Amino acid sequence: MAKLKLTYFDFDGGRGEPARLALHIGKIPFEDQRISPKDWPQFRDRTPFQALPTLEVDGKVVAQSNSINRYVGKLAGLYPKDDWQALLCDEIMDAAEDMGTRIANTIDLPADDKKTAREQLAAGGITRYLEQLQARLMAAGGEYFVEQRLTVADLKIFMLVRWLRSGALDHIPKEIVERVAPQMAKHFDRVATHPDVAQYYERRKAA
Ligand SMILES: N[C@@H](CCC(=O)N[C@@H](CS)C(=O)NCC(=O)O)C(=O)O
Repeated sequence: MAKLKLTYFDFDGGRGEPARLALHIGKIPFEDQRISPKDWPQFRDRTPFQALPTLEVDGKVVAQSNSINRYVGKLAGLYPKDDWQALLCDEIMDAAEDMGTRIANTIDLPADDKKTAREQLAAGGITRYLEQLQARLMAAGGEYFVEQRLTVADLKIFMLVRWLRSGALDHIPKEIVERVAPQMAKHFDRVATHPDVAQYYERRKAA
């Protein structure tokens, strides 16, 4: 088994968290390197694209969250072997990435611009993505996004929906998921109470 080190910021969320969860669920040993915001400026240039997450595999460092999710998903048995199901899994992860990036791009805007941009996003892009994601979920049987079982697609969506529901995003109503895509809210609860996911956060709380 390759020696793995996953590096991401020191909080339980964001682009690095699906891979942490997948490695935990698959009981794959890895070093969980967590970077504090104060250390980031010195660390940035040690990453390939000046961003996190990165995954070190036997000393070689790679970046890009969804590439990492696919790789660890395969190791953990949380990624489809079937090519068509893999494509569906990738589509969900990339849609989540698009949506998360559009929200993240508003974080550093001046207050008025942020309000306008986020209200437009809530009414437009976020609504559209949630509706389409919900349609994908229902087409797959309503419980999980692919193969009627937990995969890295569910973990990626789980983090995105948690962010939307957290109340941390001013001008994006935290009830937007329940209102626009209630089945996505149920999916969130399903993943949150999945025994392996629940156990991971129990352990994190206790740590
Ligand atoms: N496309 C990249 C984006 C990576 C990215 O923007 N990461 C953010 C954290 S979620 C980051 O490192 N931000 C710090 C910075 O840009 O200085 C991926 O999916 O991994």
